Amino acid sequence: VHLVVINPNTTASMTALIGKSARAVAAAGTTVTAVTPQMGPASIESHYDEALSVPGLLAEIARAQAADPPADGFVVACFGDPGLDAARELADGPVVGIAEAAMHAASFLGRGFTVVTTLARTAGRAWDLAERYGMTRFCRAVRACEIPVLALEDPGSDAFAAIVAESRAAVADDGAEAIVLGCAGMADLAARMTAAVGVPVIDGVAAATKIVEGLVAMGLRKSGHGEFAAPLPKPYTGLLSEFEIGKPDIC
Ligand code: 5HY
Repeated sequence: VHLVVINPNTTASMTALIGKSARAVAAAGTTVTAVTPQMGPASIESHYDEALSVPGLLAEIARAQAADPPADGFVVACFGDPGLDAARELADGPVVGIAEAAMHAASFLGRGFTVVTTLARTAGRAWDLAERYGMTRFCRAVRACEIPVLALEDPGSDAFAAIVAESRAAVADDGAEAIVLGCAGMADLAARMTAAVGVPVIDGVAAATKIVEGLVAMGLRKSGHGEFAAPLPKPYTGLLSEFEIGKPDIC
């Protein structure tokens, strides 16, 4: 099984962290390719960042889909699940976002979860995704540590302590029985945090990797019938002309 795990932002060190988290849980027969888009924002922490991350993400989906053989499945490794539906139109294999995966995994482990994320301005997006995924009955709160995404990489930042503090408050005050980490950049913290917080702490990169791997092992692919069928060919102008369906790399 070959999985392509795409970091929709363009910070290669985060892609490396994401790849390490995915490989840590992948089965022996699974190959994980972690990919950084060739264009897009260094981090995604606004609607503008998210919108501008989608072309680069889709180009990587198309590239892996056009490969011989095509990738078996895909992970969108950003907590906003950017471009998820469009990616599903381009891919034949399953495509799962880390927010979707982490929320579902948490719902199997406790009565409710709290999302602990980066900037408060991204909390609305987390709620929108919980609503979309039918997870509002499980989502107790979305707590922000007010840490910019790229500061998570800074060993001098007090990111770990802040995330643990918010997680402990979630258990004490929100009725959270599990914690969902709201950023792919937190992927390396999950194992350490479960001991520190006392409830399951879920890294969406690992959760999405195992869900996609499982779907592939079940012989299941994206449904090409209906909403996620391939896009209809038509002209795209300007910078987006390379995205015309049928052009090389754009399946
Ligand atoms: C992520 N941003 O997982 C999100 C987290 C966030 O660049 N990778 C990013 O703050 O929404």
